Formats: sequence, structure tokens, C-alpha cells
Amino acid sequence: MAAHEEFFSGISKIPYQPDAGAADVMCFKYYNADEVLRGRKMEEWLRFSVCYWHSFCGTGADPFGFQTLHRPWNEGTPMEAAKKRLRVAFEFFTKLGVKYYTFHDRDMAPEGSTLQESNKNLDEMTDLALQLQNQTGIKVLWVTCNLFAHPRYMNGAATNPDCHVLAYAGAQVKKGLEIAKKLGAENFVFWGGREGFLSIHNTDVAAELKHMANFFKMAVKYKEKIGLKCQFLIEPKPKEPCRHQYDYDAMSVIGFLKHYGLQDHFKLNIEPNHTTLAGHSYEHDIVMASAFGMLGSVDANTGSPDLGWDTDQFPMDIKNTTLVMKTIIEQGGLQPGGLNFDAKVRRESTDLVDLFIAHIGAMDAFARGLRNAVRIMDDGIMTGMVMERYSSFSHGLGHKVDNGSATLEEMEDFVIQNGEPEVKSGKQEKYESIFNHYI
Ligand code: XLS
Ligand code: CA
Ligand code: CA
Repeated sequence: MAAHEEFFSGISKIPYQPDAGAADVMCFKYYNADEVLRGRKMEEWLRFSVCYWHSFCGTGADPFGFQTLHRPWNEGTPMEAAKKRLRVAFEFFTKLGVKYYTFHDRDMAPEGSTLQESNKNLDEMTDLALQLQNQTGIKVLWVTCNLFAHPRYMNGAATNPDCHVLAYAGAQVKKGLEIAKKLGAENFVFWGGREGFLSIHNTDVAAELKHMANFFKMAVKYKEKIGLKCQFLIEPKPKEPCRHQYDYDAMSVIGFLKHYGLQDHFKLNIEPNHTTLAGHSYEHDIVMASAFGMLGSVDANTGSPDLGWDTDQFPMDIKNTTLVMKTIIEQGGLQPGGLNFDAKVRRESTDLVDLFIAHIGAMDAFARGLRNAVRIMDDGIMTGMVMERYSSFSHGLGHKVDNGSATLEEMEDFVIQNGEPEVKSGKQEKYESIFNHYI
């Protein structure tokens, strides 16, 4: 990178300084990439990724106000600016010390006036991305296609009532899969941007869901055809932009995948900001997806439940990160997924250095969550209590219920012999107090 302009001059590689004071926010106090916890380096448990769209394309504009973030890399023609932005991004990833990034096709390369022109822009930009990846060792956690911003997609992409639009989305995904292969992306995400409806009066729900499933089947087929080895992920979200989104939450997506026979080809990319928008607790969909063996990756961010829209804030709450990391350790890690910071600095956080401060704070929040979760699991107190709570299923009739061989007649015999079950405390406050001990 030496031959090029440095954008973050004065900032060098972010160090690990566990003894740093409260006001020192330009170092990690908990994230020590090479430290081994439960048999794995911290960087392997956490697999941090920076998202391209918010951090390098974000302007700070919101529905009520204009741009507040004026970035020095947005200069020249759209392609010149795109190239500059990519170099800046790689300087940022390197200094921050993350190994992965994520992007949409259209935030890496500007859309042209035809599909061919857009593809040509993408070819040129991904040539540069590949070169920068090879120079730095930074890899693509996931790539996705933007099938929601262009006006052609205003009524949906794979669920559009017009097959011409669906075809455009298909062509765009075909190219997206090709660049995923070219850049060695470890995952490919489908977020159902406008796959849903605003009015039931003009919508054929059954047809739209079938078309979406068939669209995914085409993607699976093409992935296999070109020998692309990456995990497909669907990202649930309950609202915004549509009033109803088909991929409402983890359980809706799992039901959809199973109904259409797609469950072996996809996992879920869970974004907690979307989970809370669906009316669930922060960790809910991470736990549900994991319980079904479907947790593939996490868009590590948070919302403001008091606002009730998708604020994509940096995750800073240690209780939340501890719960997430506990689930991730219990399922043996997230690989090939990771923790992607689909988060944006507030439009009022206008300094360039705020981009660093935000990512460092969030990485440390997750590193601290990881350390807490490891202590919870090493001590085994809570795990032991949960095991004990379910112990009646490890033998006798409970074991038969567990393996699916019990009958209702056996239930009746059991109750006639054993009478009324004992009342057993759920001990919620005890669990909560023990959990707080580790935070
Ligand atoms: C929007 C989504 C989106 C996906 C990728 O709310 O979070 O950014 O992660 O298209
Ligand atoms: Ca997301
Ligand atoms: Ca979001």
C-alpha cells in the first residue's frame, strides 16, 4: 500500500493494551487476537468482519436530513471514487486488524446503464479487490447482491409480480456468484430486501413464495455448476422496507427452507437489530437458529428498542455479547461464518477517527463477551444446573420420550404408578444472579 496515499495517517496498527485507562479508546483492552481460549485463538472464535456499505459508502443522510459524513475518498468519477474507497477500506482493515470484509455488488462497483456495463465495472473493481486481498491476506466473509435499491426492484426482486424484474435479479445473482468465486468468498448472503408486501390486496402470497424458492433453487444449481464452495445464508428481517417481509425471523426462514426442500443448502445470517425489530430479545434468533443447526453467521450490531427502526448501531452491550458468544461456543464456532459489523457510526459521529473508535469498541465488547462465556462454560455451574433440570429425560420413561419411542398408554401407566409430579422451582433469579457474576 506504500505507493498510495495514506488516508488514516497518524493511526497505526491498533494494539492490545489490557492496562490502558478508561479514556484510551484507540486500543483493545480485551481483544488479543492470538490468545488461545478453549483450544482456539480469539480471532478464530470471533472472525470479525467490516462491512463495506456503512463504513465506506455511508453518508449519514437519514429520511429527515442530508449528508453529514464527508469522506475524503469520494472524489472523481464514480469508478475513480470506487477505487479510492477500496484502497481506503483495505488500509482500515489492516490497521484495525480484521481478517474479513463484506460487501454488496453495487457498493463495490457503481451500477452502469446496462447489465453488461455494471458487470464490466464489477470485473474491474474485483480485479483490484483481488490484488489488495492478496497483498494483505484479508478475505471476503460474504458478498451479497443489492436487489432492493434500484427503482426496478421497488415491487420486489425474486418475488416481483413481473418476471422481467425477477430475470434481472437472477442475472445479477449469477454475476454475484461469479465474483464470490473469483474473490474466494466464504459465504454468500441473500437478504430479502423488498421480498414481502405493503398491501395484501395486490399480492399473491403463494405465488411469490414459490417464485422465491425457485429463485433460490436456480442459485443453488448455478453455484454447483461453477464449483463455488461457499455457504449460502439467508438474513431474516421482519419489516423495513416492506410492511411484511417474508423472511420475518429465524423460525419463519427455517420453516420456508424446510417447506421448499432447501434446508440443506442454506443457513441463516442473524442480525440482532432485526431480531429485536421482530419483537424478540437480542439473542433470540441466534439461539433459535443454532438450536436447529442453522446458525451460519452473525451481523453483529444492535438497535434502539425505544426507537423501533433499524438503526444498525455498533454492539456495545456486554450482556448481549456474552449470550451470543456462549451460543457460538456451544455450537463449536461460526466458521465459515463470522461476526460482521453491519453497523454505522451515528450521523452525528462525524470525525474519521470515529470509524476506528466504533469498531474497536464493538470488537472489545465481543472479546469481553467471549471471555465471559468461556468462564461460564469452564466453571460449568449454569450448564450443570440446566443438565440437572432435564435429568428425568436421561433414563426410564424420559429416555423413551427423548428418543421418540414412548406412547400415551405408557404416560398413563406412569402417572397411575407415580401419582402427582413434585413442584420444582425454575430458579430464574438464581440463573440471572450467577450470569451477572461473569459480566
Ligand atoms: C438491511 C440488511 C442488509 C443486509 C445485506 O437491513 O441488514 O444490509 O445485511 O444486504
Ligand atoms: Ca445485515
Ligand atoms: Ca439492519
